[in-house]
Amino acid sequence: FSVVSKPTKPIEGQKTGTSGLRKKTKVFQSENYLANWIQSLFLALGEEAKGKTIALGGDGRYFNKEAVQIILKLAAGNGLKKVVVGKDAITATPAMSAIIRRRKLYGGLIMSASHNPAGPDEDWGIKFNYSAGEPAPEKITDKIYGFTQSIQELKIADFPDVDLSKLGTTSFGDFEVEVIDYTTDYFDELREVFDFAKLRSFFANPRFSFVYDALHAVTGAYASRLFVDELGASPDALLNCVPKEDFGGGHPDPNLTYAHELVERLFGTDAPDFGAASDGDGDRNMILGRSFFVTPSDSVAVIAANAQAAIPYFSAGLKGVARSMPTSGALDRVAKRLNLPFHETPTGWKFFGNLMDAGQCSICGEESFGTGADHVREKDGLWAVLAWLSILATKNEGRGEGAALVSVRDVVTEHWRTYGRNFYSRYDYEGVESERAEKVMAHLTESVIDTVQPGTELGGRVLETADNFAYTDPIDGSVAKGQGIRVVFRDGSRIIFRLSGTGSAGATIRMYVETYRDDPADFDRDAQDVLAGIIATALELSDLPALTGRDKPTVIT
Ligand code: VG1
Ligand code: CO
Repeated sequence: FSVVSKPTKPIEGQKTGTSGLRKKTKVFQSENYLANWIQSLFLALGEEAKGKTIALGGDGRYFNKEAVQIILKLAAGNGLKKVVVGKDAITATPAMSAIIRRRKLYGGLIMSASHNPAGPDEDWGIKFNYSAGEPAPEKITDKIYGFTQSIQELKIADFPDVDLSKLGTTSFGDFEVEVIDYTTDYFDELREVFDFAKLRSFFANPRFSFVYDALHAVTGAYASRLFVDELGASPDALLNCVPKEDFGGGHPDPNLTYAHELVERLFGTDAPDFGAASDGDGDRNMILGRSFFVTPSDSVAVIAANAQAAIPYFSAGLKGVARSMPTSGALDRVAKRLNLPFHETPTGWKFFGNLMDAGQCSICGEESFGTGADHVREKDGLWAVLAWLSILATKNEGRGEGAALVSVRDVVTEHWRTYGRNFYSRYDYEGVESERAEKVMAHLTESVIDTVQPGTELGGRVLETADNFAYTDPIDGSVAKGQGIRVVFRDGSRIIFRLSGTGSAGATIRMYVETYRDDPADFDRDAQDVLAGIIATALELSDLPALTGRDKPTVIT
């Protein structure tokens, strides 16, 4: 094939956010928008990428089919040797990480805007993962952004579109495209982490019932093979497991608001014992028991506390644990009791990778329904589901015929009895005008960080510190500043404000509140009720309602 040089011009605003570049689909469909970013990526990688193999896949959303062909031609035009593509351009985010690692590839591209809705009027996105399977670090994404501002030329190979519906290799001169089964590497990885035989016998327990909701997103392409074929679940256990280009018109975000069908099942009559869901690209998870919601912050703490006993991969104990700054302190308490190294990182999975590579972190999580471990370098929705099933299987092992099932609720309640409960909630104010959102942050900086001294009483609590979170990576010394405003009180309560880095238009303000109780009499109380005081303080300190004109958040989790 020959390489055509196509002139182009820089396009504004192609800066990578918390997790890749996300924009309205129409923006990505506009002339050269996607090609400019991909070309800039190859310029940023430079000579290093020449002759190398990368992987490519996505969450099945609208525009992926066109995008994949554009990317293949740019990869060939920029001197890559080979691209490994998931069949039909499908690959879940954690599966991509597994493919890069197990096949020792140079990197991989994921076409996804994660949990953002899909379709011609919704969102599209792209992210690059590097050689250890981890989201590209800021030193690469900053470089890509730099090239998007000076780009003049696209290098495009002129071969026909590649048929991605059949497994196998197609060659164009020296360049190869190999279409692979997107489940193989990932399931091989999961098999090395979990005891599938034990999970199979747990699924065979007639007292246990299970339902999984893929929200019409990418894990639908994995669910039946994993839960039904491998683990013996009933096909009726699968909800919305046919992936659709527009995710069935839904919002593939596994939380109490958007996964309402699953929530209704678990909180309705004849509810199953266990319910779970994943997001658009399969890296998030929600865990539910019968009439019981496990907060993501509790989930990672419970998994960490039980991992050694329940999951073979961790049988020698954990190397350490980590959570993002806004995630509740439940994990901190597990680390302390188990005497494990503990790290607090900024929001976004890219900060966990270095800790994992350095052997300082086995399990980590975020409050935003992200949980994972060092088997890959992405958060992993199906991993979290299997982790919970392994805990339940272990707790129910060797109990007599007549014994009641140890439930999700039992596991969490037992955890609270040991560690106390970190009551936690996140309020999202979506679609706020950017200027107004900036005002809220500026107000907090001026009226709290810059002026209130530690020891001062605010809303009945004594202030410990107020700052804008900065993180120095202990492995490579890189510094990330401005990662969110924290107001921490002496009683351990915290208020955090930050602006989302994954939206495609306007701003989203995230307000996170937390308070700790160790009196079992409080454990069953409603989180909103326990948190009412600190929520009032947060709204007052930020002046959010007046500055944004919002009296209610869009989503509460
Ligand atoms: C959000 C979450 C963050 C997560 C990120 C990517 O970012 O808060 O915890 O890592 O999404 O997840 P932000 O900047 O909008 O708060 V995913 O599943 O969208 O790749
Ligand atoms: Co996601």
